Amino acid sequence: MPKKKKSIEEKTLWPDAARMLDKAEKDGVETAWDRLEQQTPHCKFCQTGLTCRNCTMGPCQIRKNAPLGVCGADADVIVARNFGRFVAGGSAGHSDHGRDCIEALHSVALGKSTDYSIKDEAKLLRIARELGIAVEGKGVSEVALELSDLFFADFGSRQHEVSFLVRVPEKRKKLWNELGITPRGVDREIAEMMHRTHMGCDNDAPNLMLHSARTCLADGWAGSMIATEISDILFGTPKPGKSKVNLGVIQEDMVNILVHGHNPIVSEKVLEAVNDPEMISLAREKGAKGINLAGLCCTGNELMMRQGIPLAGNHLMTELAIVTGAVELIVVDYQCIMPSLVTAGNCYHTKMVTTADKARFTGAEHVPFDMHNASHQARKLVQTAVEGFSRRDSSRVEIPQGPMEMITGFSNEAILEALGGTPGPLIEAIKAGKIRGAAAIVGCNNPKYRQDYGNVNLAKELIKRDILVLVTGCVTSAVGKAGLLMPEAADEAGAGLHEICKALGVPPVLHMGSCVDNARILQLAGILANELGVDISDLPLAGSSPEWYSEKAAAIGTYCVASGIFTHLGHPPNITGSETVTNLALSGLESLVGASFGIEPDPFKAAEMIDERITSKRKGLGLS
Ligand code: CUV
Ligand code: SF4
Repeated sequence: MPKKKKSIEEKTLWPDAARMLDKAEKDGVETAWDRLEQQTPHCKFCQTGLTCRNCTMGPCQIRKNAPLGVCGADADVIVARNFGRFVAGGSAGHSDHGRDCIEALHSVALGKSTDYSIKDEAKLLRIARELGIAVEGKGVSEVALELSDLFFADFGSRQHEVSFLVRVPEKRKKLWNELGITPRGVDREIAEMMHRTHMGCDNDAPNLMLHSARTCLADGWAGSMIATEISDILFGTPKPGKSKVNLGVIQEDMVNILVHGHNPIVSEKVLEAVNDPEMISLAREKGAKGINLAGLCCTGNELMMRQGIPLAGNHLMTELAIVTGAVELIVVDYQCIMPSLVTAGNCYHTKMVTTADKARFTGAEHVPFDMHNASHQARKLVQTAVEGFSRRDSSRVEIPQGPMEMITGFSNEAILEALGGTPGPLIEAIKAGKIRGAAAIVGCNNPKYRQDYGNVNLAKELIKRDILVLVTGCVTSAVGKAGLLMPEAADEAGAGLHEICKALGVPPVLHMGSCVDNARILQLAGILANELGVDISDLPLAGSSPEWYSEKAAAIGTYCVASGIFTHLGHPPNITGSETVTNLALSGLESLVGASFGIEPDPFKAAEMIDERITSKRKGLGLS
């Protein structure tokens, strides 16, 4: 079949992206869309999960005339092993980020780092108490030390369970215990997954899938949750506030710095340096009006939630942001950073700087950040950016105008405060059917889809049906650009949700943060279930990732399902080569954990699917 070239219109929903795709073509910058075309068609065996490379008797591919690998592993085993390693990768990503947060808290507690401090002492004490640490008569540092030690232990060879399972309803914990999937230690579950998938180990697909669930639960209820809670302790718990989104946040007359990656440990320091008066006057000397910081992807979400820093865009906007020709510096930490950014940057004057030893990019400058040099390194970077301003070629600058306004900052603390301190009013609204349920739309962009078409349309369809939408990660930029993160968007919601939003002055779509902040949604689900005395799987909730691409997104989907929340995906992971595994994902999990996955590329049909689920859960609770 001859390859059909996609038009710009088919590639993205957005005018800002379309303009930059056009400019990229003129400027000779290759993008993910171009490379996808080169990579299409993809290998069928890999796409269906039927390739195994776990030993050198292979690699093996399962075909009709070769139904078993050299060792005798069949399609089910190979697919389940591949999926297990896939989600172990994702869980490792979120969780290793969480570990970096613990190290930061630990070094602050020991007084070894003056670059970081505890911004939210009340939250530190609250979390410590919640996890059974006696705080009376102890100083902040002492509590922080005990808490970081407890979290370090959550990563190790725990024999029973990770600490934050105190947030899980009893019924759910009992179920996990019976299935043998209670997450013990984060590293333990991930390492055990690698062990089980070694040749000659776990050769039973359903058993492997259970351990996938366990590994992902360790991510959601420990690795990610720890990342979120420590970030709040160190940088402040988010409160609702205004911000802006789309490429129009890049400013022509300013030095522009973009932060990309995930961990606020780096981006918060860059923000501080950008606000340094000395740096600002340096920028003025170079002829700029000042220094402008904007975020990309999840670290952008982190800075936006806590500091209101504008978001330039999501995953597929990262290359296009450079194409504006107005970006002096892009500072990255880790995850979801396309190596192509170095090349794209080289087409302009844009410098890419890496900061983490575990995420270096050939061709980028490396300025390693640690607990003891972060402020110094950040200033150095900002200075580099300022100096880069004079190398900007103004004839090649083109910035789409008109960023969209949005409201950010809906931590659970902020949501509860808006409700008057208890989840009661939310539960009343759900009981009365004004809010029929809630759906979390999360995750990425993927050039296989028209960018953000699924993300935006699913959100719009759900709010019409009085389903409150919660967003994190790259969906934030999508719904933000569509205007759905403004209180006025309540006019697009059904009558019930409209009424609640108007009364509270909130948008019908709430921005809850980055990918690790999906842990906030888990916590909220736990709070609601406990308040009603039911299991999470009894609640009218759903998850969705319409345009996902990453191992991390698959891990999120899996912990969501294992926590009892039905989860929609735009396309399946690479598992369709096994009927056993596919059936388990789509229905079999239902009888085990009370939830399963649903696959549907069309956002309108997906809304229907989610709506049906929420309706049936309402019925189960005796609600109309
Ligand atoms: Ni962690 S995982 S593309 S940045 S949401 Fe964005 Fe979010 Fe997917 Fe990555
Ligand atoms: Fe082939 Fe088995 Fe080795 Fe996998 S583990 S590559 S199926 S022989």
